[in-house]
Amino acid sequence: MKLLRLLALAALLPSQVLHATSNTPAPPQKVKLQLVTDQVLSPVAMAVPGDGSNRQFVCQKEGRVWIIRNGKLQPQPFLDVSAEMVKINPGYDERGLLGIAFHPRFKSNGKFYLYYSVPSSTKGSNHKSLVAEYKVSSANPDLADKDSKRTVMEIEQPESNHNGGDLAFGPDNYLYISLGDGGGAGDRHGATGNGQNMDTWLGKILRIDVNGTPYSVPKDNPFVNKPGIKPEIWAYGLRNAWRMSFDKGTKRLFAGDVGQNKYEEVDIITKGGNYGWRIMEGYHGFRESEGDKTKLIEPIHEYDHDQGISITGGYVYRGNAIPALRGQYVFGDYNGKSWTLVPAGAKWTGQELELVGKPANMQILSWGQDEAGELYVLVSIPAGANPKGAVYKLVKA
Ligand SMILES: [Ca+2]
Repeated sequence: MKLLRLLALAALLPSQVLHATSNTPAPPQKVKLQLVTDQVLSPVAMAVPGDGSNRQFVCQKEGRVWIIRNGKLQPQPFLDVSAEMVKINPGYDERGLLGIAFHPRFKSNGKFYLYYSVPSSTKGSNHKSLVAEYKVSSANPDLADKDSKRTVMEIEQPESNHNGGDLAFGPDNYLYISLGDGGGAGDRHGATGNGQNMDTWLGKILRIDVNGTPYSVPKDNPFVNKPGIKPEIWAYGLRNAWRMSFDKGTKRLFAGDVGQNKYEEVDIITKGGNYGWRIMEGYHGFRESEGDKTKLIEPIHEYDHDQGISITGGYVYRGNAIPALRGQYVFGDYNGKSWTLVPAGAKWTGQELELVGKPANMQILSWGQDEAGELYVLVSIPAGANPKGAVYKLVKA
């Protein structure tokens, strides 16, 4: 056997040998996790106000916004919207307070935006996704003014799952909103599913101007004045872009789109782009006969369910603490694994990222970035009836 294998190796052309060598996975990069707090249950989103206050605002899925100031969790929540929300199941629930973003002029106007799940009385709806504007209290910068609430958008949700829920202001000062396909499985709502149905906000990334009443549609959105198409749509064919972020360097929008049963993917979101769902799942056909594959934008990366179960999109690292990580897209999976991507043509190259000091069984819910560009990972640590949530800062190993 040994001899046969040697002979087989000898028969390989030098180029094939080289190819085999370059396919050998690189050893994982390492970063260390530095605990910031383990007192926020289900931390699913983090945002910074851009006012130089060195504060990070963390959404607890159950309905509270918490402040981390100079690395310390503040004892009082910034805002509590739990009383307005649907009742969140203590076990698994994809509904809740899922997103936060600060107005680009927050420092002068005090406005910020939340995405959360509220009850709906509409027939066929499980709940509504609400995008609401609030203002900070004029008396206390660490408190929101609850009475300042203004409804920006309401989106009916046919099922409890696949709600997207991330909010981010782009370099153009418009608000981007990620919305899942409406849930269930296989994008089962309507004749073509929601991802490819342009008459619904579901399965999309939207782009709106929050300075309208209640908002306005930017004139350069890709589908403005197209009959039967919702003009708020920026990109479509997404199954559940749970977390997305703008790269502080290139200004590109990255999204982690959660897959069905086989493939998780990372997309760079461009104006008017069709990201394939439910025609494709990652690079693979799902209902391939339903569309023209050549018109779809492929992910820059996918991994299968041997590696993970549900992607948690992250950030391109633009900080200073970990020089080796600069320019790499850092992301993870609900199963606790994490990776980075570096540009390599249409398909980026993935490498495992080892999080030194991570608790066993940790689930990666989200990632965060502070004003200096340093990264955080937001996790849940299951422990029977007493699960914990934690926020860790990524530091040099
Ligand atoms: Ca896709």
